[in-house]
Amino acid sequence: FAGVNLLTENNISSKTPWFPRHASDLDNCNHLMTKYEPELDMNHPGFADKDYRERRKQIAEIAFAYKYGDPIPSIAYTEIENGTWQRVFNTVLDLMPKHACREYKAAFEKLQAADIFVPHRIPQLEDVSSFLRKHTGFTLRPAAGLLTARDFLASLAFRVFQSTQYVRHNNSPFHTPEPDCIHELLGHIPLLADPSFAQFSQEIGLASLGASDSEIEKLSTVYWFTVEFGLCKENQQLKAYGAALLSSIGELLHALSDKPELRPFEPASASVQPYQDQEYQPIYYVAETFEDAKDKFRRWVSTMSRPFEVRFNPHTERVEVLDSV
Ligand code: TIH
Ligand code: FE2
Repeated sequence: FAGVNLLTENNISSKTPWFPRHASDLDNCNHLMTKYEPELDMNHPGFADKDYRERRKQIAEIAFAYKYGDPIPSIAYTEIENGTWQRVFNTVLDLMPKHACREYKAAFEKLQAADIFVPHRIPQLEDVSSFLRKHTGFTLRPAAGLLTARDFLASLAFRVFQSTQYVRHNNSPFHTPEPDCIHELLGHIPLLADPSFAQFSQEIGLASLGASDSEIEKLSTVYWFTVEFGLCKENQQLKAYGAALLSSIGELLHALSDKPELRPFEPASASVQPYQDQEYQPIYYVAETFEDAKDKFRRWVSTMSRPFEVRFNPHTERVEVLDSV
């Protein structure tokens, strides 16, 4: 490893944006985007429901108080909340065999076998976090809502997934404009339990550390069109691997209908494609295979310029910064 020097804090250019160096620094990576708060958005399904907004606040308090190393407090979900989960869960069970990619289905079965995915109750984040830790080393942190892309991506570098804990409004079980725990659980968790996908997710996170605003924007746009809304082929058939498709039956069926435009997945063009974040997507990107999506994304990420390299030390949970010249 000749020619590679460990840089101290001060050797990084002052232009480099701050980034977390240790998993505990994620206590500072909880900045929220406020655009879909039920309080502020008249179109939000919870806008007119005072009790719903109160409940959201209560659950958000847990995330604001959370510190690195704490167990994630459990939530006594109400009958209505468990009922919403049950409706979505059963529909996913119905549609998954035909429409979800292989890796998703395999991990889903493990979550069922571990008694974490059951129809009648919402899984607790702490139980899901221990499950993930055993399979891929990923863990969860509670998040109060939609985070800034920079904070969200940074946590992935530490194999930490920031997860919301509140439940979508019971009036709109099959699609919501913002993440909620049903989306995190049914959309993201299965693939985070897949070793190859977990590795890939961490690489995206590492690429985001200290990146410029415009690079963060591109990374999060590719993330949007793959991890959230990605389609792939499996034996010539169209399958979903994107979390926001697998947690939203409404959008899954839309994506597989003849309404949207389907394009072959190409990170360079997907990274600058404006996207829709209120309604169903008008455009989806289709990868040749799930593996191909990860490969292409990876290769594109490695073309991003940054004057230093980073590597994660799992023993210390620390990101080490390396001079790359
Ligand atoms: N639309 C998703 C759902 O209904 O499950 C939630 C979202 C994920 C990402 C953006 S919106
Ligand atoms: Fe998501």
